[in-house]
Amino acid sequence: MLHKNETIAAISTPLGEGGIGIVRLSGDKALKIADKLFKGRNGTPPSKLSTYTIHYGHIIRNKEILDEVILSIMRKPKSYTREDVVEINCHGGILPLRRTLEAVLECGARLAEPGEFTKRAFLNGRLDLTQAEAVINIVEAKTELALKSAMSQLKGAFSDKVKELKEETLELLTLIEAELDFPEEKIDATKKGKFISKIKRIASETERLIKQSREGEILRDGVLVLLIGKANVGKSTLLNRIVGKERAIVTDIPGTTRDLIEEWINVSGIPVKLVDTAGFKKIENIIDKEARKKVEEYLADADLVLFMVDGTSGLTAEDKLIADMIKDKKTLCLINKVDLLEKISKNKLRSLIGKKKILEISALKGKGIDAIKKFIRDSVLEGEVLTGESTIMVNARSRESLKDAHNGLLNSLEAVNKGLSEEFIAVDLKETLNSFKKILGETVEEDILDRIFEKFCIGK
Ligand SMILES: Nc1nc2c(ncn2[C@@H]2O[C@H](COP(=O)(O)OP(=O)(O)OP(=O)(O)O)[C@@H](O)[C@H]2O)c(=O)[nH]1
Ligand SMILES: [Mg+2]
Repeated sequence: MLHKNETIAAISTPLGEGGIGIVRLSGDKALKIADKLFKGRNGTPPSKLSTYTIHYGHIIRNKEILDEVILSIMRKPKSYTREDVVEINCHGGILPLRRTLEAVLECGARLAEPGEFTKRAFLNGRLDLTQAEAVINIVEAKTELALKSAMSQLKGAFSDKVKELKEETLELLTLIEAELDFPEEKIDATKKGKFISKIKRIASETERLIKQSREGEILRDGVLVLLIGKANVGKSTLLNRIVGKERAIVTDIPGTTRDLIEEWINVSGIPVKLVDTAGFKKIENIIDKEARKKVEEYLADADLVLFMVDGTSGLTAEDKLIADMIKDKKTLCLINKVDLLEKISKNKLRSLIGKKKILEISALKGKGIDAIKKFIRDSVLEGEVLTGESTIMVNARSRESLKDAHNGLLNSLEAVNKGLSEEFIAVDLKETLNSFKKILGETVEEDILDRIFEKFCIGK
């Protein structure tokens, strides 16, 4: 629960050694607290200084100088939280930051909860909920494209659209409710046509948002691509090739990789988590067994599988086992080591993997790498182009609400078509209206808010 009159404080920069670190305060007492601790060069207390100014000085507590600092003052309402905000730029070590924070807390601030600064920005009306969530997406963005999309969400691209749809739904609802005042009248054909075309328009816009949010999810969370195959086929060699460094140990001994090795790569702006796995071989001990279990776990979550076979030998029971396991997965089959003499039977491979696409590569020589990336890109986007601007990054919460809104529209359309009375149409449209409101955070329960802001780091 938020106590509006409390002043909160936290270290807003990552812990560790750095050039500078920032202790941030927000709330009614921020300036008064700064007065107690900050001694500037000309002695003016922070509460007498004007907004958007910075000042050199020292943090002094019980006559001891804790740090040499730069103080920034941002008075309400023109600050991140719309409250009085003071930022103390300390030297970036854990100790000066911690001591300054402790002094601030001793002088009357409370330690901020994760995301509480942003939560205040939301509660004070500076950001709506989708914009507040964009802040997390910006912090966590893994590629430039993801960042671009999150920035456009922060600027309000998504919420503007939702607001527009909300207004249109409201207008329609008002129109229908006006009709409700005259229950004896049946809806005439022209009115019916008008309702239908309006509902259809809102529905198709909503559908477009749902689609864009699916792309946003890809940009935000990335995709999991699992590299799988029997031992010694060259999986780790391929991982190293793609990430461009010796990330995994490569030897000619089967069973070199035991643990899963994960690396983020950027494929045309799509964040891809590429995971190298322990090669399948006869299970001989507990390590083999555990390794196999892990691969199976990851397989369940994988968006895409790269199934590698060795082009220089025949297919084995392990290949067959893997082929069975990945039957239902989106897969690219890689015949590796094509720089050597080919011994694999492609017919047998085809009968093992059915219609899945096959690509001949040499991980060692770097042949086929671009084609692998292209496959990843194409299968993730399914023909769509990601621009970052038109994709929207919403969380599961908003996407569910978008779907609810869409369902409400479809149901109301059905009601109109069936010639049901206005009341029925209105009920469904109210569902839609509420769903739009939920997305914007206009009707949102405290526990949902808490869950959203919990995901932030402290100090954000
Ligand atoms: N000629 C040739 N050799 C390769 C190629 N790719 C991998 N190798 C060799 O195959 C051997 C096994 O490579 P790894 O990358 O360790 O194979 P792996 O699939 O990760 O093996 P495990 O970790 O045991 O499952 C090494 O000696 C590599 O140099 C290739 O494209 N051509
Ligand atoms: Mg390996």
